Amino acid sequence: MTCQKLLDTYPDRWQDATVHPFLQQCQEGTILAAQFNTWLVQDYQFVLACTRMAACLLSVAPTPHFDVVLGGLGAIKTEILWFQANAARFHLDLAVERQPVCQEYCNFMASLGTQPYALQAVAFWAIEAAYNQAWRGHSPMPQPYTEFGDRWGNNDFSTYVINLAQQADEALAIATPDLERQAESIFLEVARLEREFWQMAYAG
Ligand code: HMH
Repeated sequence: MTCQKLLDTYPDRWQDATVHPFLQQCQEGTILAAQFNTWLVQDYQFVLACTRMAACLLSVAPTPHFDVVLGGLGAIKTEILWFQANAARFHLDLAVERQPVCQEYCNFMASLGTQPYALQAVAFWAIEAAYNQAWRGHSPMPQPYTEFGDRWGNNDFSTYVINLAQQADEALAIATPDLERQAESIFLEVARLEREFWQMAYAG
């Protein structure tokens, strides 16, 4: 099993995870502030939990994989500050309660911390790949959303996602059939949670 095989096996699930009216309406400039702002404050909460997940991933990664994961953590550091700056720009309070879908996604990420490296690596790749695909597929975004599209859709982020896939593939190459099956269901869980996260934002 490889990351590409997962994408090839479940194109519809991946499509649902990465194509959504929320993104289409951002691109058309018709998204409502209540919808966009919901996404922004909830995604900030997501990113905080994702940071902890990346830290767990680093703690079980083989040393040759440190470079890519540390690069990811560095990018997350910038991303957290960027969310804070954008919240200020849109006059949003970031200290909000997590909506149920966001909470579910955060719990899912936290639960991965005790799982074998291969599963954490596949999950982290799928999470980053989903945003890369979603924002890239709806590029370019008009103002004031341009920088949101660029953040996850840019070429460096695409390269980072390819590197994450390579590392996850290496871990999968030595995985047992049972672990492969678990990796598959984790991939599907990420796809489902991504779709529901867009839906949550869209509902405002
Ligand atoms: C919901 N998925 C979600 N938010 C993000 N910021 C990413 C993936 C990428 O880190």
